[in-house]
Amino acid sequence: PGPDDPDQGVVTRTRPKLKRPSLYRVLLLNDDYTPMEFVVHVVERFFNKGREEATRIMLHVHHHGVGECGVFTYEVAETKVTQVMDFARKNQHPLQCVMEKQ
Ligand code: NFA
Repeated sequence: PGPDDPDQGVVTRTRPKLKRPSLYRVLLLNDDYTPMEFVVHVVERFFNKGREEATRIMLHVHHHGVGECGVFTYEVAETKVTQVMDFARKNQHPLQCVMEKQ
Protein backbone atom coordinates (compact mmCIF):
# COMPACT_ATOMS: atom_id res chain seq x y z
CA PRO A 1 0.00 0.00 0.00
CA GLY A 2 1.17 3.57 -0.67
CA PRO A 3 -0.03 7.05 -1.68
CA ASP A 4 -0.12 6.07 -5.42
CA ASP A 5 -1.65 2.71 -4.70
CA PRO A 6 -4.58 3.05 -2.36
CA ASP A 7 -5.61 -0.36 -1.23
CA GLN A 8 -9.17 -1.46 -0.61
CA GLY A 9 -8.66 -2.32 3.00
CA VAL A 10 -6.50 -5.37 2.32
CA VAL A 11 -3.01 -5.14 3.76
CA THR A 12 -0.29 -6.72 1.61
CA ARG A 13 3.29 -7.01 2.83
CA THR A 14 5.97 -7.36 0.16
CA ARG A 15 9.52 -8.56 0.70
CA PRO A 16 11.96 -6.15 -0.96
CA LYS A 17 13.77 -8.08 -3.70
CA LEU A 18 17.39 -8.42 -2.55
CA LYS A 19 19.93 -8.88 -5.32
CA ARG A 20 23.30 -10.37 -4.47
CA PRO A 21 26.29 -8.31 -5.62
CA SER A 22 28.31 -9.69 -8.54
CA LEU A 23 31.66 -11.14 -7.49
CA TYR A 24 35.05 -10.54 -9.09
CA ARG A 25 38.19 -12.67 -8.98
CA VAL A 26 41.41 -10.75 -8.42
CA LEU A 27 44.28 -12.38 -10.33
CA LEU A 28 48.04 -11.99 -10.43
CA LEU A 29 49.84 -12.54 -13.74
CA ASN A 30 53.26 -14.12 -14.08
CA ASP A 31 56.23 -12.26 -15.54
CA ASP A 32 59.95 -13.03 -15.83
CA TYR A 33 61.26 -10.21 -13.62
CA THR A 34 59.28 -9.66 -10.43
CA PRO A 35 61.10 -11.43 -7.57
CA MET A 36 59.24 -14.34 -5.99
CA GLU A 37 59.72 -12.82 -2.52
CA PHE A 38 58.05 -9.59 -3.66
CA VAL A 39 55.00 -11.48 -4.94
CA VAL A 40 54.72 -13.41 -1.68
CA HIS A 41 54.88 -10.11 0.20
CA VAL A 42 52.14 -8.61 -2.01
CA VAL A 43 49.83 -11.57 -1.42
CA GLU A 44 50.43 -11.44 2.33
CA ARG A 45 49.99 -7.66 2.57
CA PHE A 46 47.03 -7.00 0.27
CA PHE A 47 45.16 -10.30 0.43
CA ASN A 48 45.68 -11.10 4.12
CA LYS A 49 47.25 -14.50 3.53
CA GLY A 50 49.81 -16.21 5.74
CA ARG A 51 53.29 -17.02 4.43
CA GLU A 52 52.37 -20.61 3.41
CA GLU A 53 49.22 -19.73 1.45
CA ALA A 54 50.91 -16.69 -0.12
CA THR A 55 53.81 -18.88 -1.27
CA ARG A 56 51.39 -21.45 -2.69
CA ILE A 57 49.57 -18.73 -4.67
CA MET A 58 52.85 -17.20 -5.93
CA LEU A 59 54.11 -20.61 -7.12
CA HIS A 60 50.77 -21.31 -8.83
CA VAL A 61 51.08 -18.02 -10.76
CA HIS A 62 54.74 -18.75 -11.54
CA HIS A 63 53.91 -22.20 -12.99
CA HIS A 64 50.50 -21.55 -14.60
CA GLY A 65 50.81 -17.91 -15.72
CA VAL A 66 47.86 -16.68 -13.68
CA GLY A 67 46.34 -17.29 -10.26
CA GLU A 68 43.56 -16.13 -7.96
CA CYS A 69 44.29 -14.13 -4.81
CA GLY A 70 40.69 -13.68 -3.73
CA VAL A 71 37.06 -13.00 -4.72
CA PHE A 72 35.45 -9.67 -3.84
CA THR A 73 32.63 -7.30 -4.69
CA TYR A 74 33.41 -4.81 -7.46
CA GLU A 75 34.67 -1.87 -5.39
CA VAL A 76 36.82 -4.03 -3.11
CA ALA A 77 38.33 -5.89 -6.10
CA GLU A 78 39.03 -2.57 -7.84
CA THR A 79 40.76 -1.25 -4.71
CA LYS A 80 42.95 -4.39 -4.44
CA VAL A 81 44.00 -4.08 -8.10
CA THR A 82 44.89 -0.40 -7.66
CA GLN A 83 46.81 -1.03 -4.43
CA VAL A 84 48.85 -3.89 -5.93
CA MET A 85 49.58 -2.02 -9.19
CA ASP A 86 50.65 1.14 -7.30
CA PHE A 87 52.86 -0.88 -4.94
CA ALA A 88 54.50 -2.83 -7.81
CA ARG A 89 55.14 0.36 -9.79
CA LYS A 90 56.56 2.15 -6.75
CA ASN A 91 59.01 -0.74 -6.36
CA GLN A 92 59.78 -0.81 -10.10
CA HIS A 93 58.45 -4.33 -10.67
CA PRO A 94 56.31 -5.23 -13.72
CA LEU A 95 53.87 -7.36 -11.69
CA GLN A 96 50.34 -7.17 -13.12
CA CYS A 97 47.09 -7.54 -11.17
CA VAL A 98 43.68 -7.77 -12.86
CA MET A 99 40.07 -8.50 -11.98
CA GLU A 100 37.47 -10.57 -13.83
CA LYS A 101 33.77 -11.12 -13.24
CA GLN A 102 33.20 -14.52 -11.68
N1 NFA B 1 58.25 -15.59 -12.50
C1 NFA B 1 58.85 -14.76 -11.49
C2 NFA B 1 60.31 -15.17 -11.27
O1 NFA B 1 60.71 -16.23 -11.72
C3 NFA B 1 58.09 -14.83 -10.15
C4 NFA B 1 56.69 -14.39 -10.26
C5 NFA B 1 55.68 -15.16 -9.68
C6 NFA B 1 56.35 -13.19 -10.87
C7 NFA B 1 54.35 -14.76 -9.75
C8 NFA B 1 55.03 -12.78 -10.95
C9 NFA B 1 54.03 -13.55 -10.36
N2 NFA B 1 61.10 -14.33 -10.59
